[in-house]
Amino acid sequence: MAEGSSVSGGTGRIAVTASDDVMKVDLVRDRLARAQRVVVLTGAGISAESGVPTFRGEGGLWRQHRALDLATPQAFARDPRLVWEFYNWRREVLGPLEPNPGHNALVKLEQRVPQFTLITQNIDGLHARAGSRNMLELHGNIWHVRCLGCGKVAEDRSVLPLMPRCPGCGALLRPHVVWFGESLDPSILSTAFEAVQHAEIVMVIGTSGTVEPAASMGMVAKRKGACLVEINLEPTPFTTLYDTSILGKSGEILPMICESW
Ligand code: BV8
Ligand code: ZN
Repeated sequence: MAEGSSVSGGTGRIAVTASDDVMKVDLVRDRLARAQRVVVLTGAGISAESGVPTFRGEGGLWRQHRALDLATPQAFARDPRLVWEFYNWRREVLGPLEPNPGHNALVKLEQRVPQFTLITQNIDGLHARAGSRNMLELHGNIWHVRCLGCGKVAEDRSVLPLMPRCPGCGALLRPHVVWFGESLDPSILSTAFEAVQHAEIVMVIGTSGTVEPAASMGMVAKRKGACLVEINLEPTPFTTLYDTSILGKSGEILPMICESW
């Protein structure tokens, strides 16, 4: 967070911040305390402090491949072995990682707000590990696999064999995630848009706002009169459109907003 006066992060840690950021944190906390319907949309940035490489940060590369180029049905059709190596590498990286104070603060927020919906673009499963309940995983979950033969979906947290096969029908399994160019689950998508259209406050946290249809959700809410709050390490194309934008680490800012109620 920007230099300036310092405030306790609510957990004894000192987060140094500019006075206007402190005012923004107080403002957001007060708004949340009075809100009935809150939606939070998260992206890869909320997991960064858990050690998860973001998509567009320097960690977004694997063996010089861009994640964007491997997370497609075309890449899987062309070279399923390479794509499984990529996902197994990510599973091995993710396996030991824990939710961070940002994930945990959202669990507390969910316990306090009458109608709370968490919408995440992330597939790392860390929100669920932290204890979030009313959650929509727009892009699926890296710990789930789907059979290309019988369509069966299963959770599998083991380190998968390079080309895992369905125990039921023997067909090849794929990660049960939404690749670029694939449609999102219609029921998950409609539930997400329903939530944002009825929210009083929408908080958009740790996302560059480049992936559709998630990127449009904030503006859909704004058109319906919601108060929009952004928490991000750096400005995004939507920053000027938010009612409040707090620059900094979500793992520091969210506890300041959510834990001192
Ligand atoms: C769809 C699962 C209808 C896989 C993901 C051409 C052809 C086909 C489609 C398109 C096309 N052109 C556009 C599209 C639409 C496409 C799209 O949006 N493309 C983009 C790249 C332009 N979307 C789709 O294809 C979607 N489907 O539209 O269906 C359709 C169907 C056919 C044809 C047309 C339309 C499906 C999108 C889902 C893709 N799958 N994940 C996997 O992960 O392996 S999305 C993937 O990207 C991740 O889930 C991740 O969430 C997301 C990346 O976005 P961010 O989360 O924002 O991450 P990023 O790194 O970018 O930013 C992190 C931010 O955090 C940064 O701003 C950083 O500053 C900040 N940060 C860092 N640290 C911190 C922090 N903030 C706070 N605290 C910190 N500590
Ligand atoms: Zn099968």
